[in-house]
This record gives sequence, C-alpha cells and structure tokens, in this order.
Amino acid sequence: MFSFFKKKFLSSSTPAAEPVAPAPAPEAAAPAPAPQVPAAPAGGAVPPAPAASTTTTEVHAEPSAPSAPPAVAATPTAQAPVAAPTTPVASAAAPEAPASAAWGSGSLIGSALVAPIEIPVAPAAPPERQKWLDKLKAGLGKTAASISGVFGGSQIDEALYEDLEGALLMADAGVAATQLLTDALRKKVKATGVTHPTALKNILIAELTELLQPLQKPLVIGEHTPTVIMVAGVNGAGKTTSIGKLTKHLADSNASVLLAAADTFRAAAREQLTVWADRNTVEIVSQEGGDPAAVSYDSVTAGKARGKDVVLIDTAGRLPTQLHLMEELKKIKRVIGKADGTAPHEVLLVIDGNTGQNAVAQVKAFDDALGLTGLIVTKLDGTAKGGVLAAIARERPIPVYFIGVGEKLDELETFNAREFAQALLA
Ligand SMILES: Nc1nc2c(ncn2[C@@H]2O[C@H](COP(=O)(O)OP(=O)(O)OP(=O)(O)O)[C@@H](O)[C@H]2O)c(=O)[nH]1
Ligand SMILES: [Mg+2]
Repeated sequence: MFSFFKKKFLSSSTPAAEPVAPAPAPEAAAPAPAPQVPAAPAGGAVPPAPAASTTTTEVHAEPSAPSAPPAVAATPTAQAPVAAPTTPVASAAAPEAPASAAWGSGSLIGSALVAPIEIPVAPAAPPERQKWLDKLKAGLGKTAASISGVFGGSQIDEALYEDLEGALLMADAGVAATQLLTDALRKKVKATGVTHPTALKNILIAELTELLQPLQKPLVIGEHTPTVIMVAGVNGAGKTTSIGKLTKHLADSNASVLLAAADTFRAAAREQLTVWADRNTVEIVSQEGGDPAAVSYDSVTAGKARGKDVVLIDTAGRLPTQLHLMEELKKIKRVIGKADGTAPHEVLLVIDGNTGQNAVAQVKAFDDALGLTGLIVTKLDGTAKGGVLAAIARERPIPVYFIGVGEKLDELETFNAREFAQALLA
C-alpha cells in the first residue's frame, strides 16, 4: 500500500452527471450495439466518499506518515515533497535525500581498508512496504548475488571492472547503462581514492539510484474528472492483472473507478476483467465482440456521466511489429480524445520484467506509436533480472509508476529508485 493523495478540482462546482454530448460518431467501425454497462453490483461501484464531493483535497496518508503535508506525494517509506501543486494521487516518491546523504559510517572490513567504508542506511520502511520490499529483494536475489560476487575481493582492479560489466550485462542493464555506470565508478574511485570493493559497491548503489531517479514519478489523478488511463502492452505482459491491482489501490483511496474491457478479441479477456471489477466492486463497460475503440469511447462518456474519478481502459495484447494492431491502438487513443478532448490523460505500457532487453525495444515502439506517459513493470518476483530498468532509464526514461511482484491484489507497488537499486545490488 502506498500513500495516496487526491485532490478534486471540479467536484463541488460541476454537476456530477454531465449530460453526455451527442456522440460524434467515433471512428469506431460499425455502429456497434450499445455496450453493456451493467449496473453496479450489489454494494455498487465505490461511490465517491462524501468528503470527496464537498472538499477540494483529500489526503490519505499512510499511518506511518501522519504529518505529510497535502499536495505531497510520498511512499510509505518516506516523505518527498513534490512540486506539483495540484497533485493528488498514487504516488511513488520516497526519501529523496540524495543517496549519499543517507549513508552512515561503515565498519572495518579486512586489512586492505584504507578509506572508511560508507554503508547506505535506509530509513526503516513501514511494515507493509517492508513486506513488499522483501518480496522484491527475493525476486531480484539472483541478480543481487551475482553482482555482489564481483565485490568479494580485496582490491579494485581492472578485473573487477570487467566482471562488473559482465554482471550488469547479464542483469539486462544493456550496453549503454553498463558503460555509463562503470565510467561513473571509475571517476568516483579516482576522485575519492577508495580502494576497497565494498566501498565501490556502495558507490554503485548511489550511481544506480541516480540513474533510476528520473523514472520515479507519481501517477496523478484528480486534475481531470475522470482521469482516463489507457493501458497497452504485448500479450501476457500483465495488463489486466495490473489494472485489477491498480483499481484496488484507487478504490482503497476512495477514488471511484470505471473499467473498460477494450480487449474485445477474446471473451475470456472480458470475463477476466469482470472478475477484477467484481473483486473491487467497481463498474465495468464491456461489449460482446465489437470494436475496442467504441468500447473505449463509451467508457469515457459513461465515466463522465457518472462522475467517476478514473476510467481504466484495458486493451488487447499486441506486438509492436503487428502494424495493423498498432494502428488499432492509435485509433483507440484518437477515439478516446473524441469523447473527451483532454483524454487520455495517461497512456501506460505494461512490461513483463522477464522480457530482458526486448523491453527497451517495446518501450520505444509503443512510445513512438502512442506517446507513453508511464510504465508498469510486472513479474519482478520470478526470474526477472531487474537491470532492464537501468536500460530504460538510459535509453527511454519514461516514468515507472508501479512495479508488480506477484499475482495478488496487493502485489503492485510504487517504484522508488533507491529501494530498487538496493534490492538489485545490496
Ligand atoms: N508472478 C507474477 N505474475 C503476474 C504478475 N502480473 C501478472 N502476472 C500473471 O501473468 C499472466 C498474464 O497476466 P494478464 O494480466 O492476463 O496479462 P495481459 O497483459 O492482460 O494479457 P493479454 O490480455 O492476454 O495480452 C497471468 O497469469 C497473471 O497472473 C506479476 O507481477 N507477477
Ligand atoms: Mg489482458
């Protein structure tokens, strides 16, 4: 669970149910039969909390961060003031002291020690976050072990750098990020005069944190009502599951969510999303067969009419090389814009963490086609090596809003650069 800040701008002055403008025929193909918009299940869609409709700012802070000021996005691990004044949302964020500032003094290791060893000391995370971090660490354990092995000797020499390059490449960090990191290490070693590999490893954690920092950004909702989020990705990346998990985070924070089953290729895909909708007791717009752009259009108009805070649009998996399917995705995006000229407000790509270097190619291709605003990286609990985030940071730094470490509802969390660097290397 992450802290969740939400601010509404129009809620008190805008009628909840705007009349839906006569639909300019979406580019959607045939005038498909009206999509089913089933009534909310018993218990209903999560209604906006009463406070939400009358006040302008809601703050749902983790118990561990009771004094966090409004308009601040923070993870349970810390409090990082975020500049965005208008920002509510699902946040990433963290203790944003520069990594080095969090370092404490180290202990003597071996007789070769000539410089004090600095050991990063992370502020204690709240129990829930810690549990999740442990899962992330376990998932990335193999990578951490193989990179740590490089620093097992007693001196920093060329062989160490070579081994480190190999270990980073094996971890999917890619050539460019590996080069950048090892160059930075060489410079730091020269500048500081450190001689012990353990000190070098701590420098690497700091350098990786810095490289990953641009990826750490909170997802903001509340600037638009509804905030329309379109989700794309290759087959089986974890789109539908991540939407289900994200819905829980949003609903837990009293945001009302409408799901859109715009993966109309498979009946099973619709059913799968319906299961997540039921689990979270939120409403879903779906249509048997039909055009995904039409479903998306209808979901946005329904979201507006019902005053939903968020519309989450699930799309069918596709490879970036399937050009006609990429064209379809672009069309979905355009048609969403016809239902709401400002939408989609977020275009997210879900990436399977096991994809290795191919993930970078996916990010580039989907970004070129759609203009991505954020990423969700899934399956970091299994065989994924994790270094791919460094490659993304180096080659196409698009914010990683969330990372997934399992199939369960609570196994999606906000991304924090320092936590991730430590899980990958410590
Ligand atoms: N271990 C693990 N499994 C995950 C994670 N996220 C999703 N999965 C699993 O990955 C498989 C595919 O997930 P989906 O959510 O159906 O993926 P999708 O991208 O919607 O798939 P398509 O719609 O077929 O393209 C399912 O078995 C999920 O349970 C994760 O973070 N960790
Ligand atoms: Mg799916």
